[in-house]
Amino acid sequence: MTHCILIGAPVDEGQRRPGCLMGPAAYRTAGLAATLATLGHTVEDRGDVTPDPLGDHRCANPAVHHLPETIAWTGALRQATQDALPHGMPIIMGGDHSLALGTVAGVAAHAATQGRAQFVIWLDAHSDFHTVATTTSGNLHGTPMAYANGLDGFDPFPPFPAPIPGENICMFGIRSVDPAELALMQPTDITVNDMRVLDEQGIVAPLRAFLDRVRAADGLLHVSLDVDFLDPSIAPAVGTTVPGGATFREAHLVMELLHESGLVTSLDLVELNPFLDERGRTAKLMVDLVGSLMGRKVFDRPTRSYG
Ligand code: EXY
Ligand code: MN
Ligand code: MN
Ligand code: MN
Repeated sequence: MTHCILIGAPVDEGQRRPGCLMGPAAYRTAGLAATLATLGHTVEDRGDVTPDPLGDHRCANPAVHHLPETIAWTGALRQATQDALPHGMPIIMGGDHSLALGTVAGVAAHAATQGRAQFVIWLDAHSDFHTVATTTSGNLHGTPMAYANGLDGFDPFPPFPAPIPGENICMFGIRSVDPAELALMQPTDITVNDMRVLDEQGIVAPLRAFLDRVRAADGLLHVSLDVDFLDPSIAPAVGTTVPGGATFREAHLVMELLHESGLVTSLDLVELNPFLDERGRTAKLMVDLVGSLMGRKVFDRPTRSYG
């Protein structure tokens, strides 16, 4: 049994397609709390986070938009996530992926206070490895992973509290990386399981390999689930669809394996844009995936070994 702490993060400023701010309401409407309670967990909904007061922040890259707003969200979400962790498992209901600038900072700060290593699984079509300096779209939802890895180029942001080394980061589902992101990622030890890897090896072996490393390090594990990790045919409610994503079963299998590992300590649900949804199907799928992550299974069978 886990104490699940729901945190609403109605962040819309990290991209240009309005609607992600309705995400927290959609998760509540789709029954996230009831799904968790049915699985035997206790649930506390802390409501929606309010961003910090706006500062007068600027940067040299003219493409960047909503910089003060994003820094304001980053501060508030870092605090909300860090505050929740001693009490249970924060589940951050986004909101676009720029919210992870704050949530990953919060989990990393918490891990540092515990003397534990922080690990991150990034389930996404995109690597989100731009810096404020390199982004050409100016959409800061494309930057949180580089911030968490401690890269330069985030000057207007507070320094990342305890940068997460590349060997503690694993990406799954990647199929859209900009040239500048590739150049920044190349020298790192980040594990990039792009769709080619998943096509060839499946989900199980690469995921187990990473989870074994988390376990060996007695690490804390943050999962950041971007709706566009999923194939657009099953999850249309996202502004950045990329064909060739995870199937329904691949996605559930990831969640089931994560559950079996017992290692997950925090979760982001990001990029849901309910304005683009079809009768709530994407919101409901995301809630179902959280159900699998938190222990829902069809048959109660002994833990399988896949070797
Ligand atoms: N790499 C592109 C950009 O920087 O604009 C697309 C980023 C999409 C990010 C979404 C949230 O995953
Ligand atoms: Mn706006
Ligand atoms: Mn993303
Ligand atoms: Mn994405």
